[in-house]
Amino acid sequence: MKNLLLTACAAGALAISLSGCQSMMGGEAVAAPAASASAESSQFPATAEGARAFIADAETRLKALSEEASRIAWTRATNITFDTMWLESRANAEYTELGVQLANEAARFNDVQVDPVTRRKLNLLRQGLVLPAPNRPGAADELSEISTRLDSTYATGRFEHQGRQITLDEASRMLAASRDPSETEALYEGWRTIAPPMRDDYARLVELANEGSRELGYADTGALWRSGYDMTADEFAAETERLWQQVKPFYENLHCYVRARLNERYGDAVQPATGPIRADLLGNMWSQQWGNIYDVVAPTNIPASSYSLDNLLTEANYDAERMVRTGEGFYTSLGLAPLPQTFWERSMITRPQDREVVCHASAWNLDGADDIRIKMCTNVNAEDFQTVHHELGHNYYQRAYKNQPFLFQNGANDGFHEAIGDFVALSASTPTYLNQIGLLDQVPQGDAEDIPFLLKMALDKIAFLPFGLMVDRWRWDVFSGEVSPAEYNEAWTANMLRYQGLVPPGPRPANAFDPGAKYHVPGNTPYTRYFLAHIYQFQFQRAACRQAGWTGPLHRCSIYGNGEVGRRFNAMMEMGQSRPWPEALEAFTGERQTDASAVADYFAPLNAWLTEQNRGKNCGWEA
Ligand code: X8Z
Ligand code: ZN
Repeated sequence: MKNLLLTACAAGALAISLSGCQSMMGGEAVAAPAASASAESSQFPATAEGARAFIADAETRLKALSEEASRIAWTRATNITFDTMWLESRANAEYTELGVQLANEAARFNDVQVDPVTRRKLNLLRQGLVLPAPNRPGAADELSEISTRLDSTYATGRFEHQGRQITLDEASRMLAASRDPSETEALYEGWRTIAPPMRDDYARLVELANEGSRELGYADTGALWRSGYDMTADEFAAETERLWQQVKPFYENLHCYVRARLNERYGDAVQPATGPIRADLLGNMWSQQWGNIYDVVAPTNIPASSYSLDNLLTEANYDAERMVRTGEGFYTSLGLAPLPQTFWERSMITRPQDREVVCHASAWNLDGADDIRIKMCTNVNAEDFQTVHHELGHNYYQRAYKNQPFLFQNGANDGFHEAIGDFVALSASTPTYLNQIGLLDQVPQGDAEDIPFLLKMALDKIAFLPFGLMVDRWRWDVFSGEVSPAEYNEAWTANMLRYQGLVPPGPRPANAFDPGAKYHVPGNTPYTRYFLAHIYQFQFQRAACRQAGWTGPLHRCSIYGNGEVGRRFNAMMEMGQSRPWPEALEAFTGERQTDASAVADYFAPLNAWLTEQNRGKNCGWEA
């Protein structure tokens, strides 16, 4: 998401924060402080009562401005033109200016004894901006223009392939289906040609946001981003490392197995049997989810999977709207209210042919109440079946917390926001559920489908983990100055190797800016949230299935139709950001810690199977 205004993937609320793939009001909040902060501050005395009045006033102003900024952001994201970009940058700059002004003013109450709710809101005001602008004339405008331009450059990117200009969605479909390494290489390299023009803009954005972050008392913008988790920035960095060490053995096991199968398929010249995997062979433009190459790595020593969701959807003649209606059906089966009529009137669920849009999927709440929508260029396939549930999760969360005060209208943390829909999709992916909704004729009996099913899931969920970590490890280093603009690309490639064990298909050109070819970098959406979500969703699943009295293997559990689980789930969502996230986690799961043992539980049978397949192999990729 962008910031405050805009966007990202779930937009939501207006919150100052806005975050990421939720947009609401702003995502990126680029905030720039207003020159008049000190004059205005005198309006609210530095007392407990003054603090409360300040917060009430701030919430009113932010709410009004965020609704306006969100509507403008929606207009730009669904119709990119010179004018809509102009409007968005201006609205974003204004929102950012207000956000920065309020963040600075909030500091006046640092030493005042205030009630806990007011203290939490004062803290959230300070942390809410994704990209704070420096407090000097023109800075918010410059930052905002750059950020809109980066996002629009990405969204309108095209490159020539076989004599035609193609978009990212076309290229992604071709990459998912192609088993020809010269074609996958061309697609991988072709998409990355859109990024070099973004590099200087990105470097300037880093400078400006860092200056703004320092004015708010943070070491740099990375430290600001790491401070949104009810612990210190350093504690949070250590926490991500702890979790990564917990899941890394699973990833190494999967990497080892997949590498061997790719080597069998393509031979040593394309994919050697040792060392890193060639990134373009994995069926996804960023090699972040590998489910599209299931057919290449499917087990040969056990019966094949009895179905492919891609085929089931096509055979049943699903279209984009039916995908979304099906997703809604899962949520309503939990006792949650149907989507409002305006959702269907105002959402964008396929790519319009007559204009440029931001295709990267996102979920929005435009008014902090019931004007919820999604924006997707939906394809009828298994990947987007998952994405539809993901986006609706953002919308259901947004609606659940709409009665919270403005500053609490957000996820318990941004990882929760990303985990809600993925958790629901874990049930919606089971053969039992696909059978219940008439997509799959027969539920495979016994354990026949367990390994094929879990392998498909692991190709998406386990493969994602190092990617979910490496994007922000790169950005944290960029914001801290550890990585300079001249080193941007080599540092990115080094992270691919270090965390994912991947290499690009060939040498990268001297002007390459590969991070710019991943939406969340030009879109300025923090990414660690997805790493967290890939752990939380399994914690949610384990807790929900326990509540449902399920005693079988975790991966076969579906909570479809379970109103009691739905009630407890919604109770967590209604809390929004009003309490520290461990309390929200506890409300639903009884646990207060992020814990990857749920990932281990879910994938246990597969991990044992992979270990067996990898026996005698030299796993890992370090030279
Ligand atoms: O950006 C998204 C969502 C919107 S918040 C479609 N995701 C990440 C990505 O695509 O890189 C979901 C999974 C990870
Ligand atoms: Zn999302």
